[in-house]
Amino acid sequence: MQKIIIAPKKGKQGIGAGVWNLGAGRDPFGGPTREEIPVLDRIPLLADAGITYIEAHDVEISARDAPRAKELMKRHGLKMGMYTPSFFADPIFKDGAMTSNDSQVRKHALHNALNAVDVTVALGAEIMVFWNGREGFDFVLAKNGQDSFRRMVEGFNAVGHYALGKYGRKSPRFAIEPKPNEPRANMYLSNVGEVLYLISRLDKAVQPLFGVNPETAHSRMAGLDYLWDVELCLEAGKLFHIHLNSQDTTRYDQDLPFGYVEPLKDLALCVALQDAKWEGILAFDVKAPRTDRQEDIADILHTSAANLQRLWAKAARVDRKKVAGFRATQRYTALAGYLAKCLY
Ligand code: 3MF
Ligand code: MG
Repeated sequence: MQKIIIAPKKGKQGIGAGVWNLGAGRDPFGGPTREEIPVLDRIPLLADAGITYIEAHDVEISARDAPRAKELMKRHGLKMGMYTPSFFADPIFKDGAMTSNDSQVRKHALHNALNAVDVTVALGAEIMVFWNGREGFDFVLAKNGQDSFRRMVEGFNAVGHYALGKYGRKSPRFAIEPKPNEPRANMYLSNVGEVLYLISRLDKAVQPLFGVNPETAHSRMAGLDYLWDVELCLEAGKLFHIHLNSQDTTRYDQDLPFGYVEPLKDLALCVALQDAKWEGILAFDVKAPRTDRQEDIADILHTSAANLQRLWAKAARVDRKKVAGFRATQRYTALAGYLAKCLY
């Protein structure tokens, strides 16, 4: 299939998706419903779905797999868009990685993170994401919150100094991904504001290397407005990456197809990204649902991409002068009506 291109768009016009998007259909209540596709075999599937930039965790593509992954990406016309250390899958991180109360675990996490920096560079990705999924607590007083925060500052500083020392101006940039809950009841770095605050506390030398990877579902799980979260990142100059999907109100993380639940808000998001001339990769973090058959596993990518293309094109046709007029006269209900007209 042809590459899906989002045009006209500043900077990168190809779409991104994670190898984990094409999983075997597990959920917390049941095992796989499809045969597990070996990770490297998902590379041609992503290419077939029109993807340009792939993303992977260290537990999916390890340093040892990197040369083979590169070969496959080259053969299928793909690039590595983002790489990320998994701080959540291994039981050793059951109580956190950078914030674990066990100093040996914190050391192990740092070791994995530094290794991931090298693999990010080896695979040619410009962005490394940190979703510190087990950082947080289920029981109050289980951790000292102030110590936990300082441990994250220490951890990210160490990663930044390592990358700067080894790669200088060629260092990858780091995008921290907030999430309010799941798997922990309460997660540190639960929203964009917390991540920006953490970045403000990092050493000045490494601060420019750190930004945010806001994800649609993660904001909406907390009942927050995703567009405002993205705008806040843009205002701070910290929108380093983006994870697009959708979420059916405030509940467990669903990773539904982009554009599905709140298309009007997603249209507005496209308007804001266009107006900001954002140059990064538009990447999907979606999850092929448990009910989809093996042969239909890429439906979630096709649906997300088609929705994004449609919404991006409609957003380009939104009359900015009209929007400015509605703002100036404070006719917000009329603005909502105009957006709906652009959408439908
Ligand atoms: C969890 C997520 C993660 C992160 C990924 C790296 C499995 O809710 O969204 O996806 O995006 O670990 O960025
Ligand atoms: Mg994500």
